[in-house]
Amino acid sequence: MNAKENLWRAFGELVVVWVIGLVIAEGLAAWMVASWPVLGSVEAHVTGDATTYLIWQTSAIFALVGGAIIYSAFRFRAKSMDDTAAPYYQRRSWKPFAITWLVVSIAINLANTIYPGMVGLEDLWGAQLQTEHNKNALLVDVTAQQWKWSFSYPKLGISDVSKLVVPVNQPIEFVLRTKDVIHDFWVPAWGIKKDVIPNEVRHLFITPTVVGSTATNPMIRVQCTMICGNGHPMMRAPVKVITPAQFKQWASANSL
Ligand SMILES: [Cu+2]
Repeated sequence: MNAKENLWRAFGELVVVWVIGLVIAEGLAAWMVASWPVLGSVEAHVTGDATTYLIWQTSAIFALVGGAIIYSAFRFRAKSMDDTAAPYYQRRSWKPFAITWLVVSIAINLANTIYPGMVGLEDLWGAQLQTEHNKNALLVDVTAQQWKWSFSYPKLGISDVSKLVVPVNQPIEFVLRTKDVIHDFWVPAWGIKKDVIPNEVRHLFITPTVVGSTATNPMIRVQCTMICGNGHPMMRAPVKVITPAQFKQWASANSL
């Protein structure tokens, strides 16, 4: 067998290693995606889908690169310390490979910029615009301070409650303010989050789609995600997503 044949044989073997790695990596990815924490809002489905797609893709690339490293380590290992001759046909560069690698990686990056990048952003912004222009959107004022959250519902006459209670499938406009430093409003189950900045009024639009509460699912909680001092990790607030009928009851019991 000449050197060039050896190279093609090694290439063929690498493909086999990749396919085996692909089955393992995508199997693990499927298991991970199946045990995803709850996707509890319209917006969380957009970010969740994007993450899922990128995990499928990077698992395949990881299997290829990782497979090539492991394969090379075994296949081209020197038998002894005296074995210094190159066993295979070696070159500094192999143009077809270099060009293919470059073109494929540029294509993957461009494709990712379009999907899930731009398509996902369009989905998110579309959902936000819809809520922004929805006259029935629920308005919730959120005030952050070291180290607690408080919530007010200006249209419902509810002010300064420490628990965030919202109806399911209701578009909500959160109006974010801080009394001191920068904080960040995040409910893990709802996917997206936003910084709360001193002297700014910021808006976050979310439509929760899953009924639940912090008591039964810790992913449904408000968590500050901007390091804001000693109490930062404990800067949480309980959340309750309930049915519209339950919410009506809660609102009338809590309004002033
Ligand atoms: Cu904070």
